[in-house]
Amino acid sequence: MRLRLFAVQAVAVCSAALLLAGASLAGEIKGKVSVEGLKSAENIAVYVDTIPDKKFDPPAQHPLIDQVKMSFSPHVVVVLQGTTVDFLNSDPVGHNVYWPSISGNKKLSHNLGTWPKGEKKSFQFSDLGVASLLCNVHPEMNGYVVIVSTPYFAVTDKSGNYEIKNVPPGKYTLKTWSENGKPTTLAVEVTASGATADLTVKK
Ligand SMILES: [Cu+2]
Repeated sequence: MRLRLFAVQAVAVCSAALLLAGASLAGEIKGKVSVEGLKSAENIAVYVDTIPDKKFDPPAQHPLIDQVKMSFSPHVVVVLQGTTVDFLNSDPVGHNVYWPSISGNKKLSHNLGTWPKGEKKSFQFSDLGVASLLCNVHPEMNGYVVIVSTPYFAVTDKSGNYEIKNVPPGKYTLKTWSENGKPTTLAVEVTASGATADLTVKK
């Protein structure tokens, strides 16, 4: 009798602990982006828009954009506002990095200069928006830095799939940005088990 009571208590304590753990567990937002009128569903930024009264510290680790085989790699990089990005040149020719504006604001244009293979330069992106990266030595090169206000973002793979990890439960606005498509917005509710959100990006 005593043993059984102990067992019941133990189960109750364990259940309570699991419930508590569940409440603080972060979920995933995942899904698939379909496109209408665009060649590919790859390289579409999917991110949680500004959360009222929430500020996030930029990561200590710098994302890297490589200039390799005459292209910016990755082609699209999403960062939290305030993040410092490292730009590396891996090609045996000199490459330049500049952006003529951030989301059309020419006051935020910047030229990092031109540098040889193996060298890196860094820049801290403090303004929200999209920087269109260009190289003034090779006009065919381009890439993008998408600066957002939360650390909850992803970029779609070749099939349009994406996965945003470690999102606390709550109601959010999910947005997309793509090179040639219109931005899209979707309300999502994340529970402890996450959320699935499929989106369509139109030209
Ligand atoms: Cu170049």
